[in-house]
Formats: sequence, C-alpha cells, structure tokens
Amino acid sequence: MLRILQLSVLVTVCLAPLFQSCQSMEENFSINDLEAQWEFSQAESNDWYPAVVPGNVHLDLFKNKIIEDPFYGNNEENLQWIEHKDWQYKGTFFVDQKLLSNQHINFEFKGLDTYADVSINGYQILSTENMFVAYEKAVKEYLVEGENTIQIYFHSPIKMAMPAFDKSNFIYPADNDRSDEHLSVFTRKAPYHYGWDWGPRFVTSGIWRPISIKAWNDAQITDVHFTQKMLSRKQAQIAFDTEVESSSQIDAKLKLIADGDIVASKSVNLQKGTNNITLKYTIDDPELWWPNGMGEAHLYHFETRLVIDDNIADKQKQSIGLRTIEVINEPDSIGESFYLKVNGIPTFIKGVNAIPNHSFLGGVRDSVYDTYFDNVIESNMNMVRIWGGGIYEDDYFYKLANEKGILVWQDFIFGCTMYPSDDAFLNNVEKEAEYNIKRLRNHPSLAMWCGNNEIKVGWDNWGWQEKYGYTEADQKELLEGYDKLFNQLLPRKIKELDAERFYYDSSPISNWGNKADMNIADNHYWGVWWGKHEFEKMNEYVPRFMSEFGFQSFPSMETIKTFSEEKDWDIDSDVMRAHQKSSIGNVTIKEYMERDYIMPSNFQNFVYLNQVMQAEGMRIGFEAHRRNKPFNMGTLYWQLNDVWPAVSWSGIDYLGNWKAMQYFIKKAFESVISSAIINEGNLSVHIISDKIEDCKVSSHLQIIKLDGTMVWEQNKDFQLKANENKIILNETLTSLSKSENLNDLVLVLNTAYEKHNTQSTFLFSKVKDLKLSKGKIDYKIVSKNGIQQVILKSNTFIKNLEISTSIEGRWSDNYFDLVPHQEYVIDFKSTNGKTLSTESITLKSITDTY
Ligand code: BMA
Repeated sequence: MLRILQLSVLVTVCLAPLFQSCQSMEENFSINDLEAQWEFSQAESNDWYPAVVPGNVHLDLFKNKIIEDPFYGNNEENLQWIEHKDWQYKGTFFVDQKLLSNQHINFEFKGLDTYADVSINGYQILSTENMFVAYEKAVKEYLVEGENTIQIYFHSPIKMAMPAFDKSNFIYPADNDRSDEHLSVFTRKAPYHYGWDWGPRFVTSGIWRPISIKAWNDAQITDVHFTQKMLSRKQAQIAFDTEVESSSQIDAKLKLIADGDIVASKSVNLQKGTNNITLKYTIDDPELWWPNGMGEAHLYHFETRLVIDDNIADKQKQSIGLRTIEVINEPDSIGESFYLKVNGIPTFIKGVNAIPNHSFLGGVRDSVYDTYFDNVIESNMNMVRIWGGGIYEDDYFYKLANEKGILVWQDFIFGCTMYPSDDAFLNNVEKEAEYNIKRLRNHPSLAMWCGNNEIKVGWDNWGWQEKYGYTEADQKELLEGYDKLFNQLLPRKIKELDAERFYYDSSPISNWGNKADMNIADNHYWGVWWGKHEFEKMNEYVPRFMSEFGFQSFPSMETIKTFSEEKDWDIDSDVMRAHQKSSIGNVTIKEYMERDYIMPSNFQNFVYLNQVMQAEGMRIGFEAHRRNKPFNMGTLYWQLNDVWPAVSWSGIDYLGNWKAMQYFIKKAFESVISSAIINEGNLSVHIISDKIEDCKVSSHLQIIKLDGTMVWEQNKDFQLKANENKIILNETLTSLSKSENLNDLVLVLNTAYEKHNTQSTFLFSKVKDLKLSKGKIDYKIVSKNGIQQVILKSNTFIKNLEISTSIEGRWSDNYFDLVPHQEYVIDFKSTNGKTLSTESITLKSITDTY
C-alpha cells in the first residue's frame, strides 16, 4: 500500500538584493495526488478486482480480462450492458500523523464520471452529477491515522437520466446518441460517450481525473485571476486578483514573485471567510505572446505567495502571456465578418477541430498531449478548436497550447441537439461554466468561447421539428430553453468571470445549404461529404471563416489490423461497417472515388486511394481558403484525431499514423504557399503569405508533359509583403498549354522563401483521365548532418507516391508527386534508433492500384 507523502519542504528563496536578502521559508501546506490501492466491482456482485485510477470501468474490465477488447471486431455491440449497471470503486490509503496535524485537509475530485456517491471510512461526503466539474470537500474529520478507505459508487448514467426522460413530453433531437431515448441530453457527461458519427458508444463510468489532497493551515489561496489592464509596445500593466480563504482573522502578506524577485507585495489583515486582494505590476518593454508562425509565444512566469508568520501558507504559479486577441464579428459591406486580430494584426487561422483523445479518457496521460502538440506544430497550425461534443480539456493541454503558441477556440460542451432548461439542469450547468471559465481564463492561448456546436444551425435547417413531431408548445419550450442556456446563462457567466473574451452562442452562424450565407461569418461547409458536392465546389463555397469541413478516409492498414482479420478486409464486411459510424459512410467514399479515380484492385489499394483522395480533395479547400484571404480569414478542418481505430474524417489515425491528408495539411499551412486555379479558361497562380514581415520569394512555375518535356515555364523573384495575397500568373490555359493534350500535362509550382523550398503540382484533368505510365523510380538513402534522407528520382510523372518502411519513424513528406528527372529529397526521423535500408522501403503510387 502506498502512502500519502506529506511534504513539508524547506525552500530557499533567493531574492534580488534590491528587494530583500535571501531567506529560508517553510511551506506550511502540501498538495499531492491521492495514492491508493484501488479495486472495483459491479455493484450487485461484490467480486472485487484491481483497478487503475484515473481510469474507468471499461478499461478496468478489459485489464481484468472480464471483457474482450472493446475496440476489436464487433465487440462494441456486446458491451452495451455496462452502461446499465452501477459500479463501485474502493481505495485504501494511509494517512500519517503529519498530515493530520494540519488544520485543514481537502480532497479535490477533479473528475468523476458522472453520478457518484463518495464516502470516506463509511461517511458519505459527496454526491456528484457533472463530469466536467471538480468537487472539493473538507475531509479532515473523516480521516484516521493509519489505513483509510474511500468508496465511490457510480450510478448507471442511463438509469439516472430516466426520471427526467419520463417527465419530458418529447424526445430531444440528439441524433448522434445511439439509443432510442437520447438520454445523453439530461446528463453532464461527454456527449460522444453515447456515440457519434466517428466513434463508438461506450457510456462509461469512473474516476477519470486524479483526486488531489491539499493540506493547509490558517489560510489558502482559492483563486488567482490574471488581468491585463493595459498593453502597449512600451508597457504592460497587469493585475492578479487573488481570492484567499481564511479560517480566522489573521495578518498575512501576499507577494508576487517573478524570476525569484518579489515584484509586488501587500500586507493584509485577513478576515475569516473569503478575502479579495489585488496585486498590480507594470512590465516595461514587454515581450508579447505570439501564435505559432507569427513570433515567439513568450511567457512570463509568476508565483503568488501567501505568507503568514514567515511561512508560506500557500502559493500558486501562473504562466501568463501578454497579447491582445479580438474576434471581429460584425456587419460589414459584404455581409458579416468573422476574423481574429492578434496583437492588432488580422491573423489568418490555420487549424483543426479536435475531438477527445480516446473513448476512455481516464487512460490518457500527458505524453499523449506532447505528441498531440508535436503534430499540431509540425502541421504548421495556429489554432485548435475544442469541439462541443467532447470535453473541456486537461490543464496540461492548455499549458502546452500556451507554450507552443496555439490559439484555443473553446466550445462549451453542448452539440447537435437541444437541451433541457429546468432549474436543476441550469444550476448544474452554471457550476460547470463557473468552474471551467475560472480554470481556463488565465491561459494566453484561450482565444474565444463558443456556446455550442451546430445547435442553432440544426434547429433552423435540419428538420428536427418534423422528424420529432414537436408541437407548437414543444418548440416554444425548446427555443426558450436554448435562449436561457446560450443567450442568457453562459454569456452572463462570461461577463462576470472573463469579461474580456469573445463569446458567441453557436458555431456556425451561417448555413452551408444557402450559398449567399458564405458572406456571413463562420460556416461549417458540409456540401462536400454530406451534400455529395464535388471537391472542386470548395473553390466556390468559400465562407468568411471556415470552422468545419472534411472528408473521410480509412485508417492505415496497421491500424485496421488491430481490430480485424484478413477475412474482414472488405468495405462491406460487418467488422468494417462496425468501424464506420457515418450513416452515409463507405458508400460515399466509393462514390467520390468513382468520380475521380480508376477503382482499385483490392482492399489495401482502396485504403491507400481513399487516403490520397481525402488529401487531394481537402487540399482544394485549404488552398481556396487561403487564396481568398482576406475575404476568408480562417480554415479549421474536421478532424485532427480519432478516439478509436475507425474510418473517420481524421488526418491522424488512432495509432498516431499520419494519413496522406496530414502531410498535405503541413504543406498547405506553410507561411508562404503557391496555389493555382482555373477560372473561365484562365490559369492563375497566387502566392499567399501569412508572415507578419515582408520576405523574398523565388517562384518557378513550369508546365511539363508527363514524360518531363518542358512546355512552358516562368521564373520570378520578388519581395512579398506581410500578409500579401499576390497573383503572379493569370493567362489563358490554351496559350500556356500550347495545344498539348491536357491529360498529359502538369503544372509544377516551386516556391522558395527563407530556408523553405516547396514543390506542389496542379493537374488539368481528373487522375483517372491522366495518361500515367508506370515508370521507374530510383532512390538512395543518404545521411546528412545525422538525418537520414531518401533521394528519389523517376523517369516519368509519378502521382502520390507512398513511401513506407518497416522501421518505426516519421517521414518529413509522403504521398507526393515525382516530377520526372528531378530529385525529390525527404527526411526520415527514426523513433527507435534503427536506420533505414533499401530493403526496408516499399513504394506505391496510383498506377500500382489497378
Ligand atoms: C460536424 C461536427 C460533428 C460531426 C462532423 C461530421 O458537424 O460538428 O458533429 O462529427 O460534423 O459529421
């Protein structure tokens, strides 16, 4: 059994001579995660098994071999019984005299999913009803020296929601909830647990975030709110509004420490109860926090310290960034704007919609987030949207976003359905909003709040009224409920707790079904996929800000093998269908493929081609959005990652493998890109910069035949202005192509700026009509400055070359085209120290698939 370590550490605090001399201070408080020996059981069975906390019941059942792998084959279907059961967790932990000698001991339950009764040594201390809220409880009176037990009883979320359902006159329109009753709307639990069109239904229960123990004496800091009162290039005036809870009237000092120096201090006579104290500080010549691609994400590190009798009674650390972020959403000459200004500069947003990392959240550790942000940075993004069907992310997520310069668009966790609005529900949401706004508001990365995902657009356009047969009275109730929640409660909480940040009630503002809406604010363009529009329509359907768009693909074969056997490798097999949750799924993928490609000869080739199609199709969108800057000021694709191994819109699959699209995103999101388009017979090429300074660009354009013969070329060196969108070619295609057959031609765009050298291609016909030939590809492996490189060369045009290896690692590029007789160099980063060999490499391109 593990002990709670009660640390009373002697710290030496070195202060600059100017302020005070060095002194030693004892910390008179401690914070640790509860370490206990955990077991769990189904409530009625009393058979106890070892459990892992944080975690959840599905993970524990699997680890104890009581259930099979929930992600394998059709197992999901057989595991639906778990949601109907109650579960209990029991932990044993030791408490020593030292801990008990503190005046106060608080347990903070950072995440209980969801309806939990908690007791310590047989005393019930807490009942919970919201997985998004941390519950804090004073527990000293229940603890004993030596062994203690904590017991947490989880009620089935299905059973708990039933009374509210029985009372309701109608079924809520939560179409993603894969049950008849749509009970998810009544419970403040991650909506995607109940099923989504990219995820399984596992309505789990458990302790999904740690339980922490705080021991303190006399007084503790309960909140520090950082605010930026004034920011100019010369000066920043900042304040820390600090909330202190004191158990008696006592003298104390509140100090603000930066880089070991006390930079502000206040003596206070604390009153019993809550005290509010503000520390102010001015920074001269401040360094600003910039999003990725615009500059350094500079952070200042502060500590607020509460000192009583020369001891540190409590302290809190804050890493803050000095920046302004404005969301400009207002009527303009076109319609309605929607863009961000960071530090006064209109900023083109390149990013992604993120769903949670896993179906079973308790198992997600910090290293998962490290990889997550490595991917986001490598893909040249500057924003992640935390989408409303998932969760408010872990603290560590926002910490990394701050450090890496990734702006966070934060939805409140509501999506794709109307919600109840009775007092009990609204009170519950109010606590959730309060807790999460306070938890997240100090993060410089937090750019904006959004009330929900697609509820308004759903209500106005998706026909819920007819589908669910809502009467006039039902509709009135639902609409009033919407208003109470998203137009009253949430904005009121934002105004109270985070007044400076932008809030709007629902994304998107406009509807993709109406083309005129492209002039109105943000849009989720689902014409491609749901509307079966051709990919090329993305050149026409360009909104002011694209907050969602996407196309599905199968995950890598490596990932497919984790849930299927070779006999299942057919897009219509039961297993493949179980791992495809979109109602129009595989049929739609096939339909799009038939439009543009020769159909592949087998399943593996289908997977390859599907990934290529997703990549090429979505590239049309990314480039269209950038070519239309500043009319359009942002592109967030759907979706970054997967919660399980499945077919989905993601660019990175469940095992972390980059799909073809992710490599295309990395290139499409470079600071400077070239992009071609044909408009009424004219070929235009744009060069678009998102840089905030001017830069020198060399552009080389060539139209060649697929065997490499040059038809036309243009070289241009020029100065590209900050944020410029420049047209460097606009001529009739007939004059440029010199009457050659368009099926035999390709435009090659080479763009060099600073140390970047990129190449892309543009076709004048569909791939299935292209006169591709097999050709010969030579390659060699070289080592340059310790980096392994592969240099490839072909004797004919090669479309979408996939390079794979049995060595674990990451390519700098993949699924690229080879221009005949030109060398193409890519880097390989091995993740297990092994090196590439020619035998370990396999190549596949379009001509290998039929
Ligand atoms: C968007 C999202 C999700 C969904 C995705 C794909 O609208 O908000 O609800 O998973 O579409 O259909």
